[in-house]
Amino acid sequence: MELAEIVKKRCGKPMKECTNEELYFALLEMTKKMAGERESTKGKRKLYYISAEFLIGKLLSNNLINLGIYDDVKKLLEENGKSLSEIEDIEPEPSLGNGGLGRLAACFLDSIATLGLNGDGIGLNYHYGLFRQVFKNRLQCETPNPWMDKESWLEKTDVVYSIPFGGFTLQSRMYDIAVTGYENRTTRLHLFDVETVEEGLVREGIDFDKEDIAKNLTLFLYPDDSDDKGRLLRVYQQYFMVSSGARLILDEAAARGSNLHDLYRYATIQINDTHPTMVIPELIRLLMERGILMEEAIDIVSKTCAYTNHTILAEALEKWPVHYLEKAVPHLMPIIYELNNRVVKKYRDESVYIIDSENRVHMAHIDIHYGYSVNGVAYLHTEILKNSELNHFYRIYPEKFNNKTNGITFRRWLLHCNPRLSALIEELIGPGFKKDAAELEKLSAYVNDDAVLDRILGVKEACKAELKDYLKQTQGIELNEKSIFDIQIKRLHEYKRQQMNALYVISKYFEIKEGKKPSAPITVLFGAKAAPAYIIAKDIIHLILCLQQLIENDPEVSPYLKVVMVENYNVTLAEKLIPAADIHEQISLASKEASGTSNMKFMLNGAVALGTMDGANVEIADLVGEDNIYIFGESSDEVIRHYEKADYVSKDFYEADPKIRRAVDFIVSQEMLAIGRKENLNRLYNELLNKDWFMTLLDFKAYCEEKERALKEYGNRRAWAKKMLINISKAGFFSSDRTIAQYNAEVWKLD
Ligand code: 26V
Repeated sequence: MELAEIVKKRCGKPMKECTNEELYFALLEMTKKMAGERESTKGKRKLYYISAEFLIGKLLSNNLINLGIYDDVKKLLEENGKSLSEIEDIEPEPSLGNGGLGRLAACFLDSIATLGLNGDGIGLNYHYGLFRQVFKNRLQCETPNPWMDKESWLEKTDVVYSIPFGGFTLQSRMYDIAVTGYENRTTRLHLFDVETVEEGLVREGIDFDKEDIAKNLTLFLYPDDSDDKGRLLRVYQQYFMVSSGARLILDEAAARGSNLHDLYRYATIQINDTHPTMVIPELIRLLMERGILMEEAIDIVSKTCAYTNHTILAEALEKWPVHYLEKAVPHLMPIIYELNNRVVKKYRDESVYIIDSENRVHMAHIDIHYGYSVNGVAYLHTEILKNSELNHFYRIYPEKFNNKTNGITFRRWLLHCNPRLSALIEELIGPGFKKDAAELEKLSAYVNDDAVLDRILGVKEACKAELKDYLKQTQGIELNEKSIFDIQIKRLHEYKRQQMNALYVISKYFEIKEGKKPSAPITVLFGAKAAPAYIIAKDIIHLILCLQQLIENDPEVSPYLKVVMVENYNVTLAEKLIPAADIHEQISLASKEASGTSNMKFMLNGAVALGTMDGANVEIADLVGEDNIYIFGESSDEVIRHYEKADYVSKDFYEADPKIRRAVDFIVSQEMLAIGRKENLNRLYNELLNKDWFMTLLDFKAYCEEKERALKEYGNRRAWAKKMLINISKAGFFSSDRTIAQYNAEVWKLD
């Protein structure tokens, strides 16, 4: 084992005498070296997955698993009186993403490497990841979240480019992170950075000077874009990323033998949401600089780029004012105008123009007109894109549209985060599921085997106990491991309806107060960060934290009901929470959640979903059958109709249903105002009553009924264990290996 040698060289003492920190850096060095020695796949055609976010999470354990040395390292450390899990705690989490979109990109890199495909990731090297969330007076505060220690996973390369902006030029340098595949190849995540960044620029919280681009370009992931300066900085970030990436792609293609006229035979670019869209005009520009005429350049790039859409929410679809682009990247505007002119000439329908009548550039429209593939991320989502949101484009280009239902890597979301369950599965069906997730189906042979069902319950109990210890140690939170763990973890957004879950808690609180005790105690756990400028989302966090305190301090209620909002929800916490869940909440307003990926992680870990027919829940329901999932609420068609007719009035629901009225009124009750801030609670109350854009009250009754059914059925332990087992056995479809294999077969066609 090389570790001993590295330790000796680095620390000059035996492993036994090293601190956890010293061992962490020794393991980092060893892992990086081993990953670097693994071969990368070579081939003519190469995939570039460009994304503004790669939420990779901690990498040490994952890499040890993928390199096939996890057990040996763990044993060696134990022999020296050390614990791998304590060493893991030292690793800072690279939180280089906001949520599902960034985590998806990270899972995809794992699968690309595991399947041995010729593909790399391209992104930005943010010095601070997504802000660290701190609760003060039951309000979210944001603080910087550094992750680059003196040594980190990053490797400095000598690839350097000059990136031109309006009025100045910046040097970009490429840093690499090796991405290990499971017992296979290594691919690379290329993160571009500007060397003039000044971390000292940060003022109060995460506030900083947004105008000094040379000093702040890669300082933060998604700086607060609630003002013009923040939005403009985002444009600078995006262009820096795609211009660096485009140059790399052209250089690599040329080195592999492309004459650039045939670029599309050497490269394919997957554009992850619209953040990297400027790669299209930039590549056209760079090809023209290298002597190719515009007509041909457009044709080449159109055969090279493919686009993935991740949301139908209009407010999340990027539209940059022309004057932003004129200021930041004036040299790109002639190309964008030309791309628009061609569309305007050909189609009379304004809804498909790139530049609208208000002089805004619709980034997705560039992708759709000038890319060769457009995909949604779950069956329902793609259908909605085709039939409503992007219907005008679908009519023009039906052949471009396709679905790729999201997936997750089972290495991180089962092998790493739930070794007990993984070992039990291996004992029952052998190790084949680790490489071929479809083999999980073999578990269905055990659905009536009481001994196996009891062992599955045993694993869940152990995971719950572990979560209890972890939260006690890290956040001082006390959990009752005998209670039902009902978990909702995801970004805080009104469409995801954490507020509906909170209203349920209020109703339950009343019931208990009135003497109706639940048959088993319930713990409702939340984990969520709200965008710094998203006022109502922050009010919802405040509501939940107030409820947490109210119930905690009420001895009549607290033995039966507990609410916990974990602080600073991130990938590391998700890895502890997901294995411990009994019920998981997937309660978005139907049609609004493109896919969801935590739903897949929970399912794989034997939790049962309570959700609407939205995103990938639809496919989960289809696979597990109605006895093994709790579905409620109006369908996406019905919801879309409400929006079309504008006929949803939340006050009508409030007035018609005393239970709703009581729960909503409680938000601004004396009890709550004694704990929380009037301004926040009042605002949220008014929002629910007068706006409620995401129709919380519409589904509230159905939600409560279905949740009660789930809680009741939880009592029949063997029947519940059967639901758990069926969920696990059907999870194979949601392996990102399957998703990536489909992208390759139907879109990328790598050789
Ligand atoms: C972004 C924003 C930013 C401005 C405020 C409103 C808003 C609403 C939604 C979004 C989401 C942007 C794209 C995104 O993260 N989509 C997520 O992608 C996941 C991976 O495909 C998918 O599982 C989630 O359902 C989808 O929300």
